[in-house]
Amino acid sequence: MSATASRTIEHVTIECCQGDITRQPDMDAVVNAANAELMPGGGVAGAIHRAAGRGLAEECRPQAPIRPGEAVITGGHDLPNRHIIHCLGPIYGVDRPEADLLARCYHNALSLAEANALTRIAFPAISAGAFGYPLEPAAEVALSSVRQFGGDDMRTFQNLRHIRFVLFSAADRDAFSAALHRLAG
Ligand code: AR6
Repeated sequence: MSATASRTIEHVTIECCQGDITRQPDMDAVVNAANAELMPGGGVAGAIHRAAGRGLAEECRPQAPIRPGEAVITGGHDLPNRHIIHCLGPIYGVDRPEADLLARCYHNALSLAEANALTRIAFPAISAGAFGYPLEPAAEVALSSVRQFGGDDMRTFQNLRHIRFVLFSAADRDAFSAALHRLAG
């Protein structure tokens, strides 16, 4: 079992671990790396819809389509989490400026979590699979977006206390951990 990296900045713990986003029972919400139609697909979206059951697609349908950078929230259905937050990341090299659009995904997901008084949220590496975003810059954007959202003393985090990045491979986990260490020292 590989190591999990964890840092606490003020009152917020940020963690990078290897695992499956559909198996995070201690989180209030998990984030879906969605498609614009909010329908099942490959990767994270496929795994989340499979685990959540058909009720998820029913709840998603009226909220679609969404645009790159946007996020919407639904119930967790058959997942062990109360909520799923669906983000549409940028397709690398197509949706520009990609770093801004990716940062907006994280910002909008965190805003929705705060608005719903969630304390624990888990993210996958949005855009880093089928959408082709290179992993290291994707990790940099992900971690710096969390830090920027927090602002001075992380005071924007009124409810969230635990933010977990769940990476599929050990190599991806290590890239996110390195970005976390650069951010938090
Ligand atoms: N748990 C954690 N991480 C995962 C899992 C999982 N179960 N499955 C894949 N990953 P992707 P995107 C990793 O392609 O790039 C879909 O088909 C994966 O290794 O899921 O935003 C949708 O329908 C990669 O590092 O999301 C969209 O059309 C990361 O999660 C499109 O792909 C994201 O990979 C979205 O593409």
